[in-house]
Amino acid sequence: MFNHAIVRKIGKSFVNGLTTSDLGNPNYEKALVQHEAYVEALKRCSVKVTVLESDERYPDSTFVEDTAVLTPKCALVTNPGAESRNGEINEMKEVLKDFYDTIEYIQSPGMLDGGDVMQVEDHFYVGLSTRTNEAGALQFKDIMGKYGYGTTIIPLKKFFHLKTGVNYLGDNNLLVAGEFINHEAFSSFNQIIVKEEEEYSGNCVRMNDCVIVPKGFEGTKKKIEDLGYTVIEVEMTEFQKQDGGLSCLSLRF
Ligand code: CIR
Repeated sequence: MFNHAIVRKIGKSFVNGLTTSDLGNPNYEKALVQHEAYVEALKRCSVKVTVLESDERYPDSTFVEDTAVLTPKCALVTNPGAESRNGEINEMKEVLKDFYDTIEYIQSPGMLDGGDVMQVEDHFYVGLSTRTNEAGALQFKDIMGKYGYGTTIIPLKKFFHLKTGVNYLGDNNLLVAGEFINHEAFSSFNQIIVKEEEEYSGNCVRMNDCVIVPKGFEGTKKKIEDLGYTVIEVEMTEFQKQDGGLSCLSLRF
């Protein structure tokens, strides 16, 4: 059960953020509207939402998920692998002090982005990506081990972040896309396979009684509804242009 979410408003500099996509430049006004709808979707899932002010210094700072990993036992502040984003953790540390007594840190040369971390009950899966290195993943494993959490480290082949292509919906149901389809690390799960042409919808978020999904991916939506979940759709086009998935826009705890 999640009670709380943290998001950060987008700033005008959002359009200058990092991206590898060829989907064109995001529209700031449209992104603002989509972000507001995302916050409303979270609220519909019965969580209190803390909305941080935009920070023009950091174009990608709306993707708060990369700056921390939050568990019921501790908060962990990451060490984001992209230089232009690393400073985002400074303010997030302070924000988290309002919610957590125990805060852990990933230290250089370890690098880790929250988008590479997926929690399934008492176990974490950590992707090795261009943003998360082995030193960061091993530090994470050691830290979370102290709290009784296990960690499996998974090298990524193509996906940007681990959760770009795999997300846990609860009840042993795992949404998998691309290189994670039939991946041996996930063999014990009931795999919900995302079609290649709907790959972006591999990133959905289970929030209490609902699953929030990006709008426009009917195949994935239907598969999730068929499992009995209530689906909330949100427009994500402007965030997709900046390589951002649904989960990236919030920290949930
Ligand atoms: C970046 O390249 O860091 C941002 N443009 C996108 C971050 C997406 N975050 C995520 O998948 N957790």
